[in-house]
Amino acid sequence: MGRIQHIQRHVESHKDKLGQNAREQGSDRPEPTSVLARFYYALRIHIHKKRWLLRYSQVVRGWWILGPLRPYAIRYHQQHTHNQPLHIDRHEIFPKLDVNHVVDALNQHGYANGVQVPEEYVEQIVKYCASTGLMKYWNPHKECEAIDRLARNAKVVEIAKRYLGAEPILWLTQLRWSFGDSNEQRKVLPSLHQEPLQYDGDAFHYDTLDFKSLTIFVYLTDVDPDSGPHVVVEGTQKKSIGEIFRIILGDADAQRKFGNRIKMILGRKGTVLFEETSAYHKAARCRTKRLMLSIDYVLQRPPPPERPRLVRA
Ligand SMILES: O=C(O)CCC(=O)C(=O)O
Repeated sequence: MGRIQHIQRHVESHKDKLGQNAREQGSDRPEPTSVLARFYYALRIHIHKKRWLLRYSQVVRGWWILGPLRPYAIRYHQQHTHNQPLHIDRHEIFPKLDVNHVVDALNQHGYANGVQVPEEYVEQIVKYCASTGLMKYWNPHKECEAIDRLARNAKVVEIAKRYLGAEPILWLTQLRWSFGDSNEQRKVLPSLHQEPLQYDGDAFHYDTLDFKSLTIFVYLTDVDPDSGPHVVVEGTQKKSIGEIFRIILGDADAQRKFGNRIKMILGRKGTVLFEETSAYHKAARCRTKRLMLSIDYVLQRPPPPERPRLVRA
């Protein structure tokens, strides 16, 4: 029996499991209409539109999350936060994935790559995108079985657990198209709840998901230098105070400061990248479109309130 059929045969039973998963880790919060969710996203959009306010709040958060208190906060949460274990999927998706190697590379370099998601999983996710037709998806693992399985894969969760030093919280999954051609972008641009970009163009930046976090990026289209590859600056996951104030870093500055530590990740569809996104990173400018999945795990931060579904214009 082909693996696609094998996956399809499990869809029905999996729907029950998805319901069970949704009840884990606080993701059983009310659907989008809650007052808290509306307030949260309205505030986000307001802050994102006022660039000075966005940058100011990013620096304050950067200082709090990545500043001198970070090692103490990590240790505190590793010892005192008791997250509920994720519901694990034990299918062998990554036979070649070496957990120790990835954890060591994350600690040392802030990223690790070199494994592939099997083709049938890529096909199932791309099919899900084709059937829904959006540009951006928020928590697609709640609807797409292949994404849910990746996010709960035993080896992946083990990496997250070992890297974070605690049971990981599955914080957010996202699927995103990037386009070189704005006409093409307009065809699938969601009209509702659109936020202005957090970062300008293709500048390097760092994120502050949590005191310690792990993001898994998966390319779902082949990525060459023209299709907006992900670029990460090796070993920048720990920040000096000066770097915390430099949320945005232009190419020339990054080149001057980090030189050959700037790594462009190229690869066929299915390529996986593990990254601590407190390291400087960016999506390079693209000329051809790219579809990418991201899965975020965090140490202690509660998942954001559920967001209204993005719809087509
Ligand atoms: O799309 C990419 O390659 C970069 C994504 C990114 O910058 C982010 O998730 O903060």
